[in-house]
Amino acid sequence: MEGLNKKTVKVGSRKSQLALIQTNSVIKMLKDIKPNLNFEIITMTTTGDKILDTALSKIGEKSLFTKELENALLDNTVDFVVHSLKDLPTVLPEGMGIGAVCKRDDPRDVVVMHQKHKDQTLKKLPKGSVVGTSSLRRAAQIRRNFPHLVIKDVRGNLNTRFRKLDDADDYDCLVLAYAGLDRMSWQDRASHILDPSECMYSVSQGAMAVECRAKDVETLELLSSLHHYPTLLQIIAERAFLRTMEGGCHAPVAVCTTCGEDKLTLEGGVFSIDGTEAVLDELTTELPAEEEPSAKRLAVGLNVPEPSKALPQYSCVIATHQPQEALRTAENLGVSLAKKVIENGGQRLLDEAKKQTEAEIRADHAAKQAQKAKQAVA
Ligand code: DPM
Repeated sequence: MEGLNKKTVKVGSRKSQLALIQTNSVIKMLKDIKPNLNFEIITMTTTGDKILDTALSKIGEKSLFTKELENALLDNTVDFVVHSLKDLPTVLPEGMGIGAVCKRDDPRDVVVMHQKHKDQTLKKLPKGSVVGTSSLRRAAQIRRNFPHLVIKDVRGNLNTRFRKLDDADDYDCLVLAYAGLDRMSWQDRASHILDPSECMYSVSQGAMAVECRAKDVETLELLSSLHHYPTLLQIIAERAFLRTMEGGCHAPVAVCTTCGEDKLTLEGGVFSIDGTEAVLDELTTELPAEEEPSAKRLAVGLNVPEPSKALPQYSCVIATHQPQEALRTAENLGVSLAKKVIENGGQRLLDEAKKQTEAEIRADHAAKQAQKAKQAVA
């Protein structure tokens, strides 16, 4: 009978294996804290899951993997959604917030070789070898640092990509996020991890986050115990950087962040699509000493059933139990670095990347139309 009084929290998820693994791992952490809660997973297919023939960077829409799930949040079909934080746009729809940022896994990229190159590295691969990636960021840095290699688009979820690598002769290797491989328990397929000096990672790579309604204090309170403070500082800075750069999936923007006891360092920049140019910079900020505890934090906080004022957000993250001054400092660091990069020539690279991507979208579109016309005639 006990089950009857148990509250059920509804959790939205994409259907991919990785999405479900991430969703289940967050649910497990919450169950450890609140054994009395029940969780029900409601799966959905998103636009990003349906479009498999086009590189992400060539699809105009920003919230490809998140929109359908956000609609489910808005109409109360679900209470929260677990995401790879790097797939969440830097600006969320009205009424949404990030209620938890979990401890970051390894944020770096990894090379997965075709069996025939088992013990190779990117550097040692023969000239003209084909690297599968649809990430502009990875492509630009590989072109820059390994100019003997050729880049080829690859889409689909991780399972699909591995199949494309293993079952055909189209690719010599893939470059992927190590965190995704790790969560799928495919570590043994990792050939070698790329150091940020060879390939800086994407904003928020390796961090899982939970999105919910920005005014749903009950869910926010539940989720707040998952926040990992050093990760919060890193990703607030990185998201502020990307937001100010207006990069999204459409420009080769990359970062590398280190968080010490009282210091936060953000390295980041933008590459030209062909990798020949880069504007990179780095900034460090002192983190303010711990504020006076609870009184101040709870004043903005979650002890009221429905906040009359919107809760403060830093790069869309709501973390009322964490030191607010430090979160603000992290956000400012990201904005300052972006301004520096933009002023030092980054704006031109961003504009050119955008122009090139738009031209490719038009060309793709025209090619598809021509194909259709041909089929109609035949
Ligand atoms: C975003 C990018 C990619 C994903 C662009 C980038 C990779 C696309 C590709 C924003 N989202 O990284 O420059 O390789 O063609 C994605 C992955 C993960 C989350 C897979 C991956 C892994 C888990 C994580 C797709 N989103 O990057 O290999 O990083 O937490």
